[in-house]
Amino acid sequence: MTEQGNSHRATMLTGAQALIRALEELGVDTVFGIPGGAILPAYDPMLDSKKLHHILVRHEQGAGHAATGYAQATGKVGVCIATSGPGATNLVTPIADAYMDSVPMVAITGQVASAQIGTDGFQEADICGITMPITKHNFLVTRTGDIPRAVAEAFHIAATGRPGPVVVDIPKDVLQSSAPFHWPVELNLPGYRPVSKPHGKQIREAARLITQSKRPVLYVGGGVLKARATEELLQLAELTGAPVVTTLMARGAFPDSHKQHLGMPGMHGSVAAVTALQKSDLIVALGARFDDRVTGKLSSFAPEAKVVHADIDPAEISKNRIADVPIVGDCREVLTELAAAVRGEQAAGRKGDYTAWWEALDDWRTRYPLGYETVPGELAPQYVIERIGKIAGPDAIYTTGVGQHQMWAAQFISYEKPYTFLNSGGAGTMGYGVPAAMGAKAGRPEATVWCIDGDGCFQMTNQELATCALNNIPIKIAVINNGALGMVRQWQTLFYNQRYSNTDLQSRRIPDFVKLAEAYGCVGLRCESPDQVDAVIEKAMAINDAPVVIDFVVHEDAMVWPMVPAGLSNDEILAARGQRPDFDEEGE
Ligand SMILES: Cc1ncc(C[n+]2csc(CCOP(=O)(O)OP(=O)(O)O)c2C)c(N)n1
Repeated sequence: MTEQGNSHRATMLTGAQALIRALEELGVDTVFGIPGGAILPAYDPMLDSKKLHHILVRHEQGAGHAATGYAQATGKVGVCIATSGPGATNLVTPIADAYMDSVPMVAITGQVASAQIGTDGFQEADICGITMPITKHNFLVTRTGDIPRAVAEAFHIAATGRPGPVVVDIPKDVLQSSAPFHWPVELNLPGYRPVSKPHGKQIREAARLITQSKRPVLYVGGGVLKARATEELLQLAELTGAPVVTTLMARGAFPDSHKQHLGMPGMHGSVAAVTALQKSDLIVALGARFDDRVTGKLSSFAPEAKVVHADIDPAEISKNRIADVPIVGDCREVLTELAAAVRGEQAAGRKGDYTAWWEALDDWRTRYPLGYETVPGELAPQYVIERIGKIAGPDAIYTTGVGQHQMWAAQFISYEKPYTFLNSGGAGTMGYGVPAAMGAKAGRPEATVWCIDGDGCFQMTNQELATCALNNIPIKIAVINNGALGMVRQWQTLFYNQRYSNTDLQSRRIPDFVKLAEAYGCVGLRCESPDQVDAVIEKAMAINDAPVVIDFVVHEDAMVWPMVPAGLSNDEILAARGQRPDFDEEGE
């Protein structure tokens, strides 16, 4: 980008006007936020903007997760805005969340006036200091004339390379003073040059290993979605015939219905996916980070596997598991070049033979399919979630909170398309679901957006129902009401001798979710038995002029299976309670 005009001819704008203009120039259409003293100057020109639509949330955490949901659903940078001090610190959780899940987000915060910085001024918080370890980058803008460049750089950093959150903190006086406005701006980011093109030698080596291996697995992480590389993934998978597993952050990156898909790996992954990784001789990790929830006890993870690890972030490679073939690059370019190299190997007569591997994989998936128990007359939470997935279908977008319902939504909804499953994977942030659904719906108004939430999570951020009702954001929320902090209770059942310390929410009616929904201007529905499930979901599907909340009163003892207990080897996977898969039987 080059600088145009000069300071004599450039328009003089206040910092606040420059901020709004810069956001407009960057194509931002939606921002989520709450005003306050320090950011107030920016809210004034916002009123005149024809391009920016500001959605007034009820809590800054809602603004942050909404920006994340918007970004994950649209692929664009999500934007949230808050005032100094508590406004900014309320954004800390969503910033940490976006950092862990590599979501492109720009958080704009007002700061106390320059002269007050460091004096413990009213509503002062050092948000740059606080967010240093949870942002990709952050700026304290000290000169009005720097605002356009800082904003442009923030967007560039957030969206390129490994995406992530960037904070732009602007003192009140910097927003109020005037300076010439130049656009476009020249980015000044020495040292920031994300490598996107993979090294040819590594690609060839990876292709050679793929064709030589007998038990390969394509281990697909969220990076494939971030790189918008799902088409390329499909091509490589079909070209090689290798099995695919998709992590919690990559659900939807490869169609669940595809015969090469083994499902989700990890703590609550399918037996076939977990065991495939565990017994493989080659793991091709694509935009994945060998998270502890996937590897289980790291020292015993996939002991016989060589590892090809492709990631845009060099810091990820060999962080947890040593890579035999490290590939730094954008997953889309990696997958394209890898497919070309595999084609070359195949043309030279070298083709992997995975017949015996597929026999074992098919055996595991036939013997240990995902399933759940039902108690006569009681509503199984898995059934509710499964039916929502079936009725709303693969074009809907699903968000979740964190807990059992999140895992069931990952397991029992069939994801066929990318960007349809949004959740808080890395941070595991309760309260993510409702505001993320709001952001997703604001970004993709034509899509049906369901939030599958827990009754615990829902009580953390449901104030955004007001925002949704007032801003015509008709999301649908299924509260999986088991009267407990279910996932924690599950651990107490299994590992703390059924001593339920502080996980009982004590009432399924306080609050009454139907009345709560109505109080917020939404439609409230309740469902307590299996035979009402389809009708109530269909009723919710037919309502498009208001948000809908369904209180699904479900069985409290349902548990998430399979499970690899924390800290144990993936070899210790339990298909169901007390049920260790018997791998010795294979082939019999
Ligand atoms: C902000 C936050 N606090 C605490 C936790 C720990 N935690 C993980 S799951 C969970 C229970 C969630 O309960 P609920 O929303 O009812 O979902 P369920 O597991 O019952 O489906 C808790 C407390 C967390 N992940 N995030």
